Amino acid sequence: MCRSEVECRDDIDSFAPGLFALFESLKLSEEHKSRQKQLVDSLAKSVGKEWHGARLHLYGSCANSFGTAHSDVDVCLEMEIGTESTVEVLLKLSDVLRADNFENVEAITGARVPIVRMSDPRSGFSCDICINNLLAVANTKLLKDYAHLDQRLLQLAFLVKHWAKQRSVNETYRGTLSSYAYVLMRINFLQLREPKILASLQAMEPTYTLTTDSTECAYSDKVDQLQDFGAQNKDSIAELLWGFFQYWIPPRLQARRHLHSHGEDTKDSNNSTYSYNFLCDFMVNSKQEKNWTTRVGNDRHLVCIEDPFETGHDLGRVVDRQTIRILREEFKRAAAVLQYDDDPCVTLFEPYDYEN
Ligand code: 3AT
Ligand code: MG
Repeated sequence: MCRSEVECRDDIDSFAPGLFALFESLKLSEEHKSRQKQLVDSLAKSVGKEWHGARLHLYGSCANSFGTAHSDVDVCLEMEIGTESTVEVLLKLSDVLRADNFENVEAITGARVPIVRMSDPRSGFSCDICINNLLAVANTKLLKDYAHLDQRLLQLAFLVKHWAKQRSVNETYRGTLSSYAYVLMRINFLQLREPKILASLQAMEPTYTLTTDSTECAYSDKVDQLQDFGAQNKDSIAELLWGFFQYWIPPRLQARRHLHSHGEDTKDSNNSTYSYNFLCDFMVNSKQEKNWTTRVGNDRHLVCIEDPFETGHDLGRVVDRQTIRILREEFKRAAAVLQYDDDPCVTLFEPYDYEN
């Protein structure tokens, strides 16, 4: 049953087998995973020569269960760097990797999180390496734990990610949303279904804590005890996919809404035609308190997605006036295709680039 302001088509469940088959085809093969391991092993060898105590953590989609064949490999090196700066370590790391025949090695030192980007001709993967970014390691574990709660999160995740890539709305450098932001939106959506499909792990008694710089990452990682949490909800993947797009399109997105950590959803009196507010269930303070209601520098806060741990960080701040329109049109199109199209499993994923 659909529970939304808009009724979904009666035959929506007939598309579930097609969507499920697409999900299966997007999942990573064993061969892919073994090539990933090959890359990590050769990287560990190179790094170990120069930094003996360094620990390698995989983060991002290669470790959080949401990876596809197109995903890169994200690696965090945890190491004591003494008096050297992170940038100096990254430049040294670039030299080490070049000497070991990794290709296209480039230190990107001006980014919010400085990295070395390279590709590995042996495994065929491209790889981003950062230093001591344990926040990303913690949020990777959080997403992985959410993925264990209910299979439908993974199914929805792969399908929405495929849609976002095909429709070119998963490119932060062009002002659309990151893969990480989309995962948070999907978690939020499933937390607010009736009956709920996902619990809010951050709202529960913490059993996992990691403090990095000034940020405390704390949540319940006892996911084995929550396996039946979403069992009362029988929504199929087709219904959820329809619901996901329907959930985020206007008028919902035109109203300023605040979602708080306990799942309440309160509408602000200050409606705005241009506000896309993806406020996650992790929201603890209102947008006003965060000063996310006005533009500050390049951060417009037209779309607000609160990071689960670094709660002052808005993952939607990359969105501008042009890309918010594109996102709105794409969400509307997706909902309409799932509602009316004869072959939504194909039409939804037709490739499109708004600049061509
Ligand atoms: P792809 O499969 O590579 O598209 P991903 O999940 O690996 O998706 P990204 O490559 O965008 O996502 O990011 C890699 C990880 O870095 C994901 C998350 O653990 C962390 N991360 C990304 N963006 C942010 C952010 N703005 N704040 C905190 N952590 C982030
Ligand atoms: Mg990645």
